[in-house]
Amino acid sequence: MTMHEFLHQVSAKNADQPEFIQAVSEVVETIWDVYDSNPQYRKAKILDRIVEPDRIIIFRVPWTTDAGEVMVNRGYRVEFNAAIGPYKGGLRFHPSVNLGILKFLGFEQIFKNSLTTLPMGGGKGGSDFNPRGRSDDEVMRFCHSFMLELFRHIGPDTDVPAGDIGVGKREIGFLYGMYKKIRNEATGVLTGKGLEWGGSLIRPEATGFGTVYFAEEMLKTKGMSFDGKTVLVSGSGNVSQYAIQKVNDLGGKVVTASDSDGFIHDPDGIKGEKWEYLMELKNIKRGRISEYAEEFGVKYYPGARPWGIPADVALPCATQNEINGEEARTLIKNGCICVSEGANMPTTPEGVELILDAKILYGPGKAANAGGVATSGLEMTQNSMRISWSREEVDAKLHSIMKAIHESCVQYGKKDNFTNYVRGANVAGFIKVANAMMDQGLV
Ligand code: NDP
Ligand code: 2IT
Repeated sequence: MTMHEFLHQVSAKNADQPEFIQAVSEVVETIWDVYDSNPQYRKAKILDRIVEPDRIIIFRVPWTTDAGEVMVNRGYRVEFNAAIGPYKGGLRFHPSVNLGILKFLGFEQIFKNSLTTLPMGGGKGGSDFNPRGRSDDEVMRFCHSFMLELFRHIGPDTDVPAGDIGVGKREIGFLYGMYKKIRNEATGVLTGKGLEWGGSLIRPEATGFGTVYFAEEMLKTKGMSFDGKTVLVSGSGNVSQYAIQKVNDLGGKVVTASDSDGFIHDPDGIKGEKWEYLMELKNIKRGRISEYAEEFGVKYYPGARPWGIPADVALPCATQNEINGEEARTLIKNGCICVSEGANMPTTPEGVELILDAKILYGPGKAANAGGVATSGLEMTQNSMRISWSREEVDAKLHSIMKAIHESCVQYGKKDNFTNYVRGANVAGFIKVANAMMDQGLV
């Protein structure tokens, strides 16, 4: 079977899942030569097996609003691949969630987790529940109902969920509370827990910090650093917040942040008190990014994304397909030298192609945002050992993992003085999982 025949088969089988097809195509197109030149992989049909999840659980999530109205959402857990460890990956609560999106995220997670150097398989889950505008009590009832079904499918050695869009410390708390109530077990079954109840220092910061550490490694290969660089960030949630903080620490200036309604442009940089304001606005008040513009008298662009503002570095940290071909072209034209993806698959295939053709530094999500799940892995280790490492210890481990991921990408992606990090990440991630699958036979 040729690569095109294989991808055609995947597309035909999953015709209603464009994001999943997109994620599979990107991986398969970059690893096909490795696959093709290994007859044992072909004989064992590793690729046919790796695109089919181990299992998918879909369930009803009934809950009541504060006004007493009965609501029904759909819950999912995609247990994709456990060749190298228990299923591991976040839960996303967002109205756009559907099976195709969770399968794309679960598929990416297999290779990302493989890159982290830690023993974690790939999974993802979530619901089409929209937390926006819901009270804490409503969110609690939803999370409790979600866990009333999910609990029977997960466990610290089986499947360990965490946060993603719409799921942060508050939601993990409610989910963990119900899990413990049902099982009567305090274990590391979820990560991203609060520090007082089993969480790890640096886990909240890890994805954003890691994305910046990865960009820093890429910049270093060109003899550059963040010092004095102008940086675009999209989103204003967990990943964005700590990406902004780390860029500030390294001497760069972040001039944008966004949410699903628009973006703000602050030419003086989102730093100091302004960063504190953003943290409070998004995590406590749960307000909109437009309020930042009102508070500090900067420009707000409703219904737009930040990629038209000239800058040296772009850190997409909101959601999938948020940099299209035209936006990639604009970034390059405006002199952008580095894109490091905090979000999962934020660049469309056309955008990726343009960025790679321009030969600028480009860290794909499964490498650049792997610091989050890597630190989740460190949280699992601490839970199993019943100890807590210091902030400095966890940060140092995160930093060295991001450097190791960068090295793997260079090892497998460098050719003629140019590193294609997409190829590097996919090949490095794939080989480990494929070899583990070979060792374990046809299961
Ligand atoms: P949050 O829910 O904390 O923040 C998400 C941010 O992105 C918000 O600003 C949100 O705006 C915006 N956003 C969400 N959906 C859309 C959309 N459809 N269009 C435009 N903006 C949108 O999530 P995280 O920061 O945790 O996640 C951000 C990205 O990072 C996701 O792609 C996630 O998969 C990825 N990621 C997260 C990790 C983690 O540890 N949390 C680890 C690795 C990757 P609004 O408030 O308007 O919804
Ligand atoms: O996309 C991701 O890697 C995450 N949302 C984090 C997953 C995790 O298990 O920490």
